[in-house]
Amino acid sequence: MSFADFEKNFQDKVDAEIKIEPRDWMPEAYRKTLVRQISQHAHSEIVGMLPEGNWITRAPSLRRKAILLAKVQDEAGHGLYLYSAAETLGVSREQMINDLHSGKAKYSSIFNYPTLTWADMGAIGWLVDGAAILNQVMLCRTSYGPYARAMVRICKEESFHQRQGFEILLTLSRGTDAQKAMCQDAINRWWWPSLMMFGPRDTESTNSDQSMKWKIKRKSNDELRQEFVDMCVQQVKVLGMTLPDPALRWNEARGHYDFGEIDWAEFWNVVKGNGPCNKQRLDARRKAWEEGEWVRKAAEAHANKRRTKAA
Ligand code: BYC
Repeated sequence: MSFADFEKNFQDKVDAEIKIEPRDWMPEAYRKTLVRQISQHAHSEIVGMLPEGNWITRAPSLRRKAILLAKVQDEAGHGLYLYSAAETLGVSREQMINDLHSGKAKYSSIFNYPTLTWADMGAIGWLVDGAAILNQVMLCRTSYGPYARAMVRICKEESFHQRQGFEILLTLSRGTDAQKAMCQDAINRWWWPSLMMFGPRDTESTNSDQSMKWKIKRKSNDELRQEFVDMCVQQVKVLGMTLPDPALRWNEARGHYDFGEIDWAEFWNVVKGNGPCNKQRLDARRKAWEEGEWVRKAAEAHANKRRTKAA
């Protein structure tokens, strides 16, 4: 078979909704884009533990602490499934981690913002996990088998995360004036960064066209962002709060809400490493990696010992 035949077979399989598996032939560019996206996704889960981990000891009750702890542990698990999915494409975990620590690999812009109050735990759950779910439900149908399967479990857990966030905000929204103000302030600060999670506008999205052809992505950045806005406009009414966008209004002709312009200069600034917490997040990850070296070594020694005994 010629190279063109292999390519055609591959695309036919994708078009017929047959999952691509690790041992199947795939174009090198498909493999590369998956490694890029899955490893960025894994890094986002791991870096995403930091802003919330910061609040575990400060959560207002034992029940809230236990729930937040479970959520952050889920995120560690998501990171691990995703690193494993990326490893099936021939990249090592060490390489991926090195790329994160050197600043070569990206992770979601959203985790470079600070968590200032308890209400931020609610806003992250409602908005950040809410945005993540929309994106990830689509990824359950992505063309690469190991990625799609990892997403099924992740989505189930994310929907618990989203509800716990909404419930925190609902409680605050029914509380004292100070609690209501804290709730509104968190929504105001997290709204725009959450919209940025979906990535640049379709016209600026360099990877979208090819990723849609390969069915890695099933919906475009703008489509998902619009779904998110339409959903949140309804949900914020239940909280009795507002979204910080004076341009938000129903557009009868489009059947969607219009919304204001995202600050794209801010988005790119954060993506390029200059957001409010980029340095702090990467420093924390590098420190955790260095301090965990003895654990990795001990686990490896233990595994080797067991292997020798079994042989
Ligand atoms: N932040 O061509 P585009 C979570 C980059 S964590 C940073 O549209 P693509 C959670 C993009 O990488 C959930 N960078 O890209 C955890 C590309 O640069 P490169 C995280 C961004 O890949 C803890 C360039 O901009 N979810 O749920 O087609 C607590 C051009 O963009 C961002 C995922 O990772 C951004 N926001 O589409 C709570 C989902 N946006 O790589 C919650 C998986 C874009 O060419 N990823 N860039 O150098 C995806 O679905 C896609 O990668 C994206 C971007 C939609 C994010």
